[in-house]
Amino acid sequence: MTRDADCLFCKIAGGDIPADVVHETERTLAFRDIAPQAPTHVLVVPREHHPNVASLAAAAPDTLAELVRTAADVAAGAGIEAYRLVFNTGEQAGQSVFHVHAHVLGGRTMTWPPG
Ligand code: D5M
Repeated sequence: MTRDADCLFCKIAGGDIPADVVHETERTLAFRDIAPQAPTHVLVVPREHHPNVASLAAAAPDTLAELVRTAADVAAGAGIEAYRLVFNTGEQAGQSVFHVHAHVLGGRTMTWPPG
């Protein structure tokens, strides 16, 4: 298992930092965002460290597919039919934690374009 000792989400995945976990699979973990932007705002991460979605797709496409399935299961579990799945990629796009994570956002009407 690839972990980065300095990575916040590796520490959450490893159980070293607590999180409000809502769903788990063999290769992914889903937990509530600490600063929710919607009634449902859950982050889905792979247990392994990959910095962004493109590097995850290149290194472990099966894990990316599992992550997307987990996101759909989280939405279904929350009773949400419509949800937004966001992978901020790069600092200018709003990425602040460089361990790939899907934001699952739902429970309210979304606007477009995002800010
Ligand atoms: O998203 C990073 C997200 O991670 C941001 O929405 C806040 C959230 N965050 C930061 N620390 C925690 C902890 N400890 N638990 C849960 N959620 C957390 P980004 O797309 O990288 O800006």
